[in-house]
Amino acid sequence: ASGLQVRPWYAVLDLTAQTHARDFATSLREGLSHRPRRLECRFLYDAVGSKLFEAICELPEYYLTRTEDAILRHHAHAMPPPQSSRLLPGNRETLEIVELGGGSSSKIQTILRAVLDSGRSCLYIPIDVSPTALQAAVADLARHLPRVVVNALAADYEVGLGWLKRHPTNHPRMIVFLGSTLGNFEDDEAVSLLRAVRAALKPGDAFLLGTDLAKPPEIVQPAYDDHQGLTERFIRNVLDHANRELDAGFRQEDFLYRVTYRPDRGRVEMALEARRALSIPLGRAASKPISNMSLDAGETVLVEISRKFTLDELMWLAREAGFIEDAAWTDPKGWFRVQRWRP
Ligand code: AVJ
Repeated sequence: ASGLQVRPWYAVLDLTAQTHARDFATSLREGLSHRPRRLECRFLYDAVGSKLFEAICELPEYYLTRTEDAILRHHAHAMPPPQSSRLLPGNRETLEIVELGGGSSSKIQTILRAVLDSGRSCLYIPIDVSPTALQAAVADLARHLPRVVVNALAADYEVGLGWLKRHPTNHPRMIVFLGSTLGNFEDDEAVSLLRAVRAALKPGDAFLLGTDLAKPPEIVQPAYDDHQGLTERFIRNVLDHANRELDAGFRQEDFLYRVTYRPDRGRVEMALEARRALSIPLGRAASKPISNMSLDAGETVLVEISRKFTLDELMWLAREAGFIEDAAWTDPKGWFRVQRWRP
């Protein structure tokens, strides 16, 4: 009615059918048979788990989100790679911002705003497995940053990055991976993810990575063992998720929450320990001869790891994946680091 020209400013491309990642049932069966027993932490994030994680981010003990936020607020303007000098006068450059795990919109909005403030147009490409999380992020951006065009990819990282690699553009691109989510991966998994990131970049492009750093246990431990017990509920929720989705027969009272910061290994390990000998019905995760999984009393199931990186480890990861660091920012206490790498 306003007479303004209306253009479609966003699209969600659903690639979830191509996701060859193992499904929850296979993952549960294989993880429980593995020694040490483990579950994949991506199954922590159903609707309940995602809400719990949001609440964790507000905890006084959970320094990560707030520290990274502060670094972004102070330095966002220096983070997007500078505009190319080959640009003809009067032409406006478009910078593509690709976010792995896009959906947590307040941090990325700081970056998107910095891109617009640099006089460039901005195309934002969030990659997330959850189409509903993407829809929410898109709605939020429409309200706060209507000038940003959004092309969302509903896919896991591997599929999403592969799609980007097969659809090259002339626009400069920066891939963004915040929140120290890289810390959930074992070394070999982290290196292959970083290589997939690099493969989706061309010379001149950039990768912005936020990572938690090694620090004294009296700061790290409480962040994963909070007074309210939210982290415990978050980790335990993986059992409820398996019960709900796969009709498995986990009982919360059979398990204890165990959290250990192992400075020697540079990681927090979050596990559930069997309080007695158990035979757990696997529900739809059962395979032909095996319908139950036995656990000895005292045995643990590793649910999540959270790496606390040293600079040497970060430099090693960059090198392994073929990146060169060209800028980095940290907070006054040196707790968290945001770094920009170049292919
Ligand atoms: C989302 C991976 C950054 O490891 O700190 C928070 C997840 N787990 N509390 C982290 C988490 C328990 C979180 N990351």
